[in-house]
Amino acid sequence: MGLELMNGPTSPFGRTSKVVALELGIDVDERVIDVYSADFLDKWNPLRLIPTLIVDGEQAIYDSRTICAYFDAISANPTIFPSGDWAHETRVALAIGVMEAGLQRRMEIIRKKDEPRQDVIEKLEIRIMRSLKHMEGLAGAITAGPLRMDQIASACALEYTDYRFSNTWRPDCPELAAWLADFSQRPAMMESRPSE
Ligand SMILES: N[C@@H](CCC(=O)N[C@@H](CS)C(=O)NCC(=O)O)C(=O)O
Repeated sequence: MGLELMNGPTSPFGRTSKVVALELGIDVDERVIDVYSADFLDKWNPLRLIPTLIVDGEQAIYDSRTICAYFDAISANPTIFPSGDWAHETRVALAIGVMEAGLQRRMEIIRKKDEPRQDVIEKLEIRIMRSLKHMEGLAGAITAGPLRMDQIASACALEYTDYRFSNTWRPDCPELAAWLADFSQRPAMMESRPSE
């Protein structure tokens, strides 16, 4: 089976998909593209977003959550999506929401035509910090047990926050900070770390 992962150099969603592939031992051919000029991507994903997975040159799978679920489904390893665990799914949603807010903030800061809107940036920063404090309250659930999707998504969200925004969340989130120091040493996290 040929799996081609259209990815970007710094996408937190792409990174999450890549970490899941690495952790589950899925053999993926990663192609780092410039999504903003990737006309060819439209026929696979009309949203023209990365990550997009192309299976056997025939079928496109997106978005990142679907790609992760697909990798889990074809993996011989134990599942990282505990069945029927809606608290777990919600922790994944929280982590993805932090990535989305971080990405929106970044897009606002680099917007070309106009000056960045400070009120928009501030709202997103407040959302990120509020969400990370909430995540700290869930740290016991996140950090316990075997490797799961909430752990991978949370680690990618925290590192994306460090990378694009700030590492000042640590004093408010000591449990997460201590856990991340360890989790971030996993080979899959190290191999996928953005280096722009
Ligand atoms: N919900 C999507 C979000 C993907 C996404 O926003 N990707 C960004 C890169 S981080 C992108 O492709 N942006 C291109 C654009 O906005 O034109 C997912 O989880 O895969």
